[in-house]
Amino acid sequence: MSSEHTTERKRDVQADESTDDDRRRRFLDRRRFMLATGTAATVALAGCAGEEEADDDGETDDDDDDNGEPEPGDREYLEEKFPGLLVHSADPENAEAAQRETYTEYITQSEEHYIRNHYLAPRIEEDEWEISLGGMIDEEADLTMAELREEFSTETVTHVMQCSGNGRSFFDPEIGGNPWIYGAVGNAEWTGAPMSEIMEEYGADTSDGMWVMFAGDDHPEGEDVFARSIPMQKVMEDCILAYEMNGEQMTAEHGHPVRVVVPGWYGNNNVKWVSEIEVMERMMMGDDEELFHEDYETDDYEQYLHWQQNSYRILAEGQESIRVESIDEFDTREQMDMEDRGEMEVPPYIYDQNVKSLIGYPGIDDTVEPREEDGMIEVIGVAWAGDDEVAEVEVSADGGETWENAEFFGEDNGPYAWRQFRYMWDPEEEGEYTLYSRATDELGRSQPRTISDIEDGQITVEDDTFPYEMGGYCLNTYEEHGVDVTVEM
Ligand SMILES: Nc1nc2c(c(=O)[nH]1)N[C@H]1C(S)=C(S)[C@@H](COP(=O)(O)O)O[C@H]1N2
Ligand SMILES: [Mo]
Repeated sequence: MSSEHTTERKRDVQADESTDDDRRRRFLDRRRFMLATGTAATVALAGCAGEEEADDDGETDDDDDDNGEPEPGDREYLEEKFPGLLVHSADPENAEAAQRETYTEYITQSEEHYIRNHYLAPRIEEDEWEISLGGMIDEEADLTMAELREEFSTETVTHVMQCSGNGRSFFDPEIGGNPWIYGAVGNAEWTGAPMSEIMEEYGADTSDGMWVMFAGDDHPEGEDVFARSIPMQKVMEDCILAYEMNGEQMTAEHGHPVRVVVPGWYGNNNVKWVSEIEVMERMMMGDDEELFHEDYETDDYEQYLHWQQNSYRILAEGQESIRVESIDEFDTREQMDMEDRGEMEVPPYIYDQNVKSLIGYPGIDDTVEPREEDGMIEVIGVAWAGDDEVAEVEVSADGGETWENAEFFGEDNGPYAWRQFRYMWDPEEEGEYTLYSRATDELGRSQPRTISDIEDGQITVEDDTFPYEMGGYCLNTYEEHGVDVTVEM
């Protein structure tokens, strides 16, 4: 199935005259250039290694081990394994798509799919892996990978994974954390066992209003456990425990041997290296002793809460996270609107994704020539809206003064996957242009123009601006994501 898709995708992309070989060569050239500058930076660092923090064994992060082979945690290891990524840090692994070209294609290959880890990815033997299932179910269980693969059906979902911090580098004043530009997003096929079958098999209480906690196994001693509470409605509707990405075994970096995929929702919900699943009657709050397995000490609860209750909330300046037991609206933008209207007392939780689009071709600062036959330039990109449909995409070539509709092409696998769009652009003269794309979701919500001032204390989208969000989360403006191009005739 996916090789058929590949051929179709290539044919579509080729329509702009250049051959696949040309495109590939340009990609590699730019990649080599980046690697070269990356290497230069590493050399410069090594030159003043005394200023860098050394590990226990006296090695810096980017050093190779004794026999000179790059290993996990080294920049070289990550760059070799994922040649389409721009690495922000190698330990833990944080890297985003390096080229706009990633956003011309339907499926994002594993080598170009961003990685976001809070701790170095654990290396796990599938044979030894068990997921403990507990909480409000008839039968507690330890689920092996063999059981997961053999005793439940196999489902594949194409899902736009996007880090909620994607675009953070555009906020001014600057926000700490990974300085994601545009590339912390990818559209991959994830295959695994449906959570609904697992919940039914073990007799979980699956009524609406229940919650399921997923915890990952990557935390070093004493660090917060990466855990998320996902509403039961969503778990029963479409979540899977995935063990394959794009038809292959998942890499360690993307969650091998198993992660939960929460279709259409921001990346932070898609817990990797899942080791515990707990059915609960509310979100993790801090006093849930009876819901956890007996080997959790009370002191450890704090460690499970951080990423659910303290972090991954939408906050205006001066606001703080306030914990609640439950909410019943999971669309992130709708929660923002509700808070603004006074219908929600606490800052929003980051779940379903906001509508967004990216132009993949032409790329940033490209010089392009119109086609000989008709003087057109084919603008190609992708658009998505979480678990809602994308209704339309418009393109502007004059800095947002006028807009024209783009057309969708390629596969349509429902809202969780992105749609490719194409706009035939007729630049009348040579010169420099800025191209914007603006998507609108099925509820009529469009990408806003730019980011509001921090002092505005804005809570939701207003006057065509996205609030200055204190963590740099959920940005979906079009101005910051435009591309400057030069047209030569
Ligand atoms: N256990 C665990 N799961 C995790 C994370 C993590 O650090 N630990 N990072 C999350 C975040 S913030 C994102 S954006 C996605 C990234 O998934 P990817 O690296 O496969 O793109 O994984 C999520 N799942
Ligand atoms: Mo993320």
